[in-house]
Amino acid sequence: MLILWSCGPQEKEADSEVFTTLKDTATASSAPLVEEKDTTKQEVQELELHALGNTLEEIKYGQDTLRVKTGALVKLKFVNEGIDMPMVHNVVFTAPGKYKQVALAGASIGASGNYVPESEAVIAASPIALPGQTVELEFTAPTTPGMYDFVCTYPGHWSKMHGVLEVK
Ligand SMILES: [Cu+2]
Repeated sequence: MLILWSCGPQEKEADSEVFTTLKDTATASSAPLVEEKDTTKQEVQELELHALGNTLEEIKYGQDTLRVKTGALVKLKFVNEGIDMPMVHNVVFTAPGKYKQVALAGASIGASGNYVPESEAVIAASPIALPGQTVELEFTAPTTPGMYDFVCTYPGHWSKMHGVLEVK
């Protein structure tokens, strides 16, 4: 049948053009579909963490362990329950065992850099939360399971304010 319809080289060319157009359309419409699938597959985990205490002796995080699934989109709400001005906090997620190193480097960075150092050991960092303030942070959890850390990098807080991010 097809042989009968397309005899000249001109028609053949036209046929291949149509074919190309169809192919392009198929590729174009299937590509975003794949991306959408990936996005919906990513699990969203909403967490809330509080900073407690109103003196340097009292300060601590409300939880010492946060648990997330590998690769999940983590939406963290960080609530600073402190009242007085020195109660300035953040939460910085770090590679396993790196919280002290990151906090000490962050303290020397100062307020202009949010007390967060440029370091491969930093996974994600919240903005600074002033007393009474709530800040939010979104990040993708590590894809490698493990016991990661989180720490407040405001100067002098790391020893009282740190915890474990369990990824599994
Ligand atoms: Cu702090």
